[in-house]
Amino acid sequence: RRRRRGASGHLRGQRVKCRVCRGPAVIDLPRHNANFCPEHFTRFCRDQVERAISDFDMMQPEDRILVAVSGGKDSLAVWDLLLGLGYAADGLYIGLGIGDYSDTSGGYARRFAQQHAEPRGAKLIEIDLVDDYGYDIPGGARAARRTPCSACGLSKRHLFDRAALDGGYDVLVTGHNLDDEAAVLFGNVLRWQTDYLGRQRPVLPARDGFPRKVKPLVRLSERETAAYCIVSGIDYLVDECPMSAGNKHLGYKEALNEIEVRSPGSKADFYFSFLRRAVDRFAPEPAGIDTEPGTGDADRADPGVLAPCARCGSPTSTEVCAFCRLVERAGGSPPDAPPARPVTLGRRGGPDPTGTPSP
Ligand code: Q46
Ligand code: ZN
Ligand code: ZN
Repeated sequence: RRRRRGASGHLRGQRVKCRVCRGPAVIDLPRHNANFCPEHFTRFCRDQVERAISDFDMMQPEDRILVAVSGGKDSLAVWDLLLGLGYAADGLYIGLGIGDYSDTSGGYARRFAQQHAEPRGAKLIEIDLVDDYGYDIPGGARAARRTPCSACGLSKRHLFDRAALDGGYDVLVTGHNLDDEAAVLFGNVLRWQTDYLGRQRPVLPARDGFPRKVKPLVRLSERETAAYCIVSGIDYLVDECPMSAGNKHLGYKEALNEIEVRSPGSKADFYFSFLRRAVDRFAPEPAGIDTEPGTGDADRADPGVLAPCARCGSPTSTEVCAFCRLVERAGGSPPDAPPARPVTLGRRGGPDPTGTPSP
């Protein structure tokens, strides 16, 4: 018999016991056939993240970590969980210039940093597209004739990569959760995008000019990261980005949620069985091409030989990289063009035979 659930998954009207301590449960996880009290749910989330890190060899205890922070539940949850596990993890927030949404999301990121990160010795780094580069996402998208999500994804990838390398970080962490990964997989399977399928892994090793990228939340669902924030007292931005309305990614999530309700565990099975049994069957595409959550879009650089961009030094297959071209078309300018130099980051650097897109 299905139990009634509150919006955040908290149980209502029924006395349900925590699987571990038999105390009152606040969340039920049909996929795990378990209910948890706040304390043991927090421990469950931490265990899932630890397991993802160790199963996929994501990072080492001594690594310096940079977390891509948006002010939403996933990025704040992963930052908090990594700090709780003792990692040295700083955050990076990028102001995208998307009206009120950006002002509000920046506020959530800063408040988290002050209340939860700085007391644990971590800091929030900030980049503002308008102040630092002279353009915003809506304007940049119009000027470059890209969709907003395409201009946004390109900007974020470039700036996160760059900040990780310039800051000497070993790993760039993103808050992609199980729902994100399953939805991207679903979209790629629907169109049999074999090049993307071959790269959809939770770890993208470092290689010349690109940092190591990992997704420690792949074992947690969206509902679980939201619940984690609530029980941990983390205030996050609930609103979706106004540019995300109607994108395919959200439709795939809804379709998978329907299936999950009827058959709990389907989403995790779909994604993890793919990683175990299918991903190796699809040939990887060359480095430097990523997709972003919510975009269904890829910055399809020519997969030729990568050389430093003539403007910013980032690896590109064209003379001037896609980011610098976007900035130029949008009428902006980079702060100070750094010297052109390819960079290798992390112990595990070198060519990546099994690259992974960010979803
Ligand atoms: S922030 Fe940027 Fe997303 Fe907004 S414009 Fe699209 S990609 S939806 S994750
Ligand atoms: Zn308990
Ligand atoms: Zn460039």
